[in-house]
Amino acid sequence: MNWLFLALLLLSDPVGDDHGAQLGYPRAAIYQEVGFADLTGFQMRQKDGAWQLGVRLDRYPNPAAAPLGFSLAVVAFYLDSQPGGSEKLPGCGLKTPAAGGWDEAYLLSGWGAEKRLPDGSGQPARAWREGDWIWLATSLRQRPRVYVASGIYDPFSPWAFRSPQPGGGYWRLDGPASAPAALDVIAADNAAVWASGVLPAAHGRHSWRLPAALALMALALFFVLRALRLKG
Ligand SMILES: [Ca+2]
Repeated sequence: MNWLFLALLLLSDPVGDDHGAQLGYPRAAIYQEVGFADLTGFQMRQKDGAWQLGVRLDRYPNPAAAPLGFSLAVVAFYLDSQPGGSEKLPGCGLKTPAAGGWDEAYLLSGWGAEKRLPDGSGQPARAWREGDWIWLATSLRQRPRVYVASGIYDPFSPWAFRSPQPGGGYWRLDGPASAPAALDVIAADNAAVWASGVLPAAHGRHSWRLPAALALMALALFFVLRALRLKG
C-alpha cells in the first residue's frame, strides 16, 4: 500500500442498471454494445493533499480510438465543496437534494476531463487510466460531496450528454424529452433517483468500509509504537 494515498471511499455499483429512467439506447450500431455506460465503481482518494476521483465502467468499447481507451460514455462528477451552489445538474438532467448544490463539476470522456463551473465556464483537467479505473485530479483539499452520473457522450451537446426524445433515433435516446439523460448513477437506490429526479451524494447511505479498516490499522500501529517505546 502506498501511504501517499489516503483512500477514503470505495463504492461498487451493480452491473446491468444502465438504462436510466427506462430509456432506450440510440439505434446506431455502435450503441448496441453492452455496458459502456454502466458504472460499476466509484472511489475518492487524497494524494499530496488534493482529492482525486476514480470511476469504473463495466466495459470500455473504443470505436473512435479515444486516448483514454473508451469513446461512447460520458461521466459527470458534480462536487459540493462549499455552502450555496447550484441544485440543477446540467447534462445528466437530475438535481441535487435541497441545500446540496454543487460548486464545480468535471465532465469525463475518452478525450479527457474538463472542469466546469455553474456559469458554464470550463478549463481542462487532468485525467488518466489505472487499469479498469479512470481517475481525475481536483485541486480540492477538503473532501467534497460528489454526485456521479453517466450517459452517452455527445461532443456537440454543451454538457456532453446525449439526450432523449420520444421514439428515440439513430443518435438519440428513446424516452420522454423531459427525462434525465443519465443512464446510470452512483446511488444506494437508483429507482428512487429516476422517480424523483433527485440524485443523492455518492456516499450518502453507503458503508465506509475503508476508513474503518484504516482507523483500525492506525490504532494497531499506535499500540505497536507504544510497546516499542516502553521496551526502549
Ligand atoms: Ca451500474
